[in-house]
Amino acid sequence: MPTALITGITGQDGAYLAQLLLGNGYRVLGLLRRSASSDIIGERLRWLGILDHIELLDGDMGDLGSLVRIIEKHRPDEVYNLAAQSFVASSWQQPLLTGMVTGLGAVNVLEAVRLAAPRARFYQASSSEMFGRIQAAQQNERTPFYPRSPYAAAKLYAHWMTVNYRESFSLHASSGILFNHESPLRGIEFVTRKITDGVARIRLGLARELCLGNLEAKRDWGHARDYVRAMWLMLQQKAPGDYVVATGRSTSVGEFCRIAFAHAGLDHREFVRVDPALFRPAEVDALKGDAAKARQVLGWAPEVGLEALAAEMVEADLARHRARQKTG
Ligand code: NDP
Ligand code: GDR
Repeated sequence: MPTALITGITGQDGAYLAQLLLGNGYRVLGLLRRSASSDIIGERLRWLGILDHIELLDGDMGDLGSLVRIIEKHRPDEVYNLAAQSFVASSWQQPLLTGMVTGLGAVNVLEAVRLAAPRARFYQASSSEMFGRIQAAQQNERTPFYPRSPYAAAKLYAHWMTVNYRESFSLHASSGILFNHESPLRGIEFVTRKITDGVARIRLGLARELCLGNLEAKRDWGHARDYVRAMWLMLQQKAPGDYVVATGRSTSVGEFCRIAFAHAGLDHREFVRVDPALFRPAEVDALKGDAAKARQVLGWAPEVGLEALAAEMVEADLARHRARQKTG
């Protein structure tokens, strides 16, 4: 039975990846940072019904010793580094923490792998945010990077360190440059989930409006369940590499609002208010990925389209709020 270690297992992608790996017959270990709210921290894993099938291990991205001890003891075959301070907007408020967790934290994991399990296969969660002020209309593995936030700069450092460890120490280290991917398990601060939660509240009479920032920004949105499959496929390849994972369709925040509100029979123009305070100091205006390499080499293709994704998210948020209303 192969063993996988996931950092960031309590996040959106960690939960779906754990589910996929369990289904593929893996023993799944997850890094869990100590929290006073540990009772709610496994919420996504509980939602998927897999919390009891995972071994959670005490450690932190900033604590190299904890990472080395875990990897030395359990000798995982695959290590997925998903942990990060992943909210772009917060990265201007906490640039140093973002650099330490999202940037240096990845190097801590690389070092731990190099020291304790150099034959393990390593995955780094890189991001389309690294393209930032885009240098090509559609971005692929050869498009130059131009990070526009402390988060993106930290991810770029981690990305190049992954390439560097691959070239310097022959680690089987791959980097997935993933475009935005969403689901009912998306954190509520991210725009798609904020919108679908807002739709549900308005639909159920719990709110009257939804305040958003830049409605013109465009993103290439896919479903997280499709994207974690690409992560796993990367580590099944003989040779490590870098892959863009995207749908190739770019949609504005305003258009996502239209789709999500329409699913609940509402007209978004009646409810969405723009709050300039929610604009970012520097924006990534538009992203659109070219996943031809992932398609050709990994045989990967997304299965869920944007309308189905928005519908699934709205339905999940309606169900959540209805359940809360029932329990009082
Ligand atoms: P989430 O924000 O949902 O999850 C982040 C995870 O990192 C959580 O499990 C969190 O733990 C953990 N974490 C944060 N800080 C630490 C720390 N100091 N020590 C240990 N664990 C820590 O992110 P997603 O699941 O959406 O994304 C997964 C990865 O992919 C991230 O690296 C993200 O930057 C990257 N990415 C995401 C994309 C997307 O569209 N979702 C696109 C491209 C890249 P806790 O629960 O305790 O907070
Ligand atoms: P992003 O995702 O920054 O692309 O990073 P987010 O959903 O936060 O923003 C997408 C776009 O929507 C605009 N926007 C708003 N965003 C938020 N959060 N809240 C609002 O009210 C709002 N109004 C408009 C933003 O300005 C932006 O243009 C995500 C994260 O998962 C990263 O970790 C990951 O690396 C990238 O996707 C790829």
